[in-house]
Amino acid sequence: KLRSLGKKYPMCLPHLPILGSLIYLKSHEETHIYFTKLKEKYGQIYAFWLGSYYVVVVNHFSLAKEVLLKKGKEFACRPQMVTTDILTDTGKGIAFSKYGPQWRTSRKLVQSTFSLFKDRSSQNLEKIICQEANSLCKALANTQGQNTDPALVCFLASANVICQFCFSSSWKQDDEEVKTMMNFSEVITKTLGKDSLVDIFPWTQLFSKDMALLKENIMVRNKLLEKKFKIHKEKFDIDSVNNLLDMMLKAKINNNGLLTQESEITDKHILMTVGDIFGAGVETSSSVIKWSIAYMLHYPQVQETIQKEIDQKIGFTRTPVLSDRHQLPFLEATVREVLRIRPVAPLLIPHVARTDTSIGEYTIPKDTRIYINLWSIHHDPTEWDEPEQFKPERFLDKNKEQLIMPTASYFPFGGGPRTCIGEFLARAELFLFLSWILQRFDLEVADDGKLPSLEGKFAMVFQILPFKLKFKLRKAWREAQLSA
Ligand code: HEM
Ligand code: PLO
Repeated sequence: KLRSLGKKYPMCLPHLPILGSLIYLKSHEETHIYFTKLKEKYGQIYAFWLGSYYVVVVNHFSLAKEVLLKKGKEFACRPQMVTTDILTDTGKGIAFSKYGPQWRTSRKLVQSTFSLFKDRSSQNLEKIICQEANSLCKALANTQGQNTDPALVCFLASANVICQFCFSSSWKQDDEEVKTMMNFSEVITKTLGKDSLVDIFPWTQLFSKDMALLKENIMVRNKLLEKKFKIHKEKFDIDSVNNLLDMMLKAKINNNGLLTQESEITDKHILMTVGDIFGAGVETSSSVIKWSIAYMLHYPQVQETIQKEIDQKIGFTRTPVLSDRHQLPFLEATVREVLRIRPVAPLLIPHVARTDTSIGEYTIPKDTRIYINLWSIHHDPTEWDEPEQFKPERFLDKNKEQLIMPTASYFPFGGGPRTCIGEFLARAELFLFLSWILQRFDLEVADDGKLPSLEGKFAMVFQILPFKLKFKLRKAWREAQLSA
């Protein structure tokens, strides 16, 4: 327990022996929304006990910036949890791995792979995304304006971009493997997303049905990754490094003689790093595309404004490319607004203090878990005008031509040493997929007249519930195709 001689700690929720504050945290609301409400009673920063773990919740952007940026290194560790240990073979990979040489090496190798895809003109990310945008649009045209759930096509498009990045390969739409992936991904995200008792009281996993299901699905995922790994390993040529797997295999061969055991790269480490990039690459981008589509159904005038912008700046004789981004500020503003109002990671990924330190005037002991409440930061009424309203214009100047940042209370990708590694890729995908779709299609409400629910459900990423809509080929696009 905490010693308090002359020290100031954040206000703490009531807590009992063994259970900690557990019974005071029960709520039917989403955790990030409940944490935002608790702010009224406990302030911008408060604490509670999760069993024997001491947790501090940070609800204000200036304190959050201190954690992520100013003292980034001091807060750059991750908690060790039963569920993520199962996912990552005890903390291998990047996202759930503790601060240290393993994490640093994996992160660096992913970053080097990104530079690989920037430099090479034949296989750069833009070309890969445009190829997938093309397949995506073809699949949407095949729905012939009928009621369609966008989940599968969005999943496939994001999966193929990341599969090119990891293995230089891709899947066809009707491949059974894609459905298998969608299935295990759904179970894994749902189970990890439950604030599971197992992480507080590890012994309960002996009786937990969820844990059995989680293990089973992670096994299916690992089998699929191992299969890809094996096929690729046979083709591997150290003189021709083309993707993340090549990059990691090469590092394994070149470095392992020099490294200490602590930072050795094993096949397991490679597999878990690829697994993280794969999981992050698929779940995040496809989720944001679905949210964007849903918001455009709710706000048809936003859709119309983006389409006008596309028609004027790009027209119908060519498809959008990345360098069009500054020409389509309203689309960029819309993406920013979607990432504000429905952040992918409303509590980021938990951080852990590596030393005794402080946040603002408060003492933070080593090993404290920090939850950054991005939801509260993105919905703070003192920083945002009508935060519950969807208003892309808030990111534009008066003339609606220049992008602006109305407040610093916004960081959808986090920041500092643990910042998102895929931001560039994600932004490129969101811009290209959405601009390609809106150039060709009008998004229309399904026949039953039901708009998608905007409530959402937390499952590792903040997901939209399944919905349907109609993709209607635009008249202007059709006419342009005929006359071409
Ligand atoms: C971590 C957001 C897409 C890979 C994170 C974090 C956030 C985030 C908030 C946690 C930062 C923290 O804990 O402080 C997003 C959003 C995305 C997106 C909003 C899409 C719109 C991607 C993509 C990839 C990716 C496409 C992969 C290529 C990762 C990884 C981490 C991470 C590996 C863990 C970093 C670490 O712990 O060192 N992301 N992400 N993300 N993201 Fe993303
Ligand atoms: C998604 C399901 C996969 O089967 C495993 C996986 C790996 C990395 C995770 C990802 C899941 C969910 C989204 C995460 C990502 C790492 C970074 C990303 C948590 C669980 C975000 C948004 O922070």
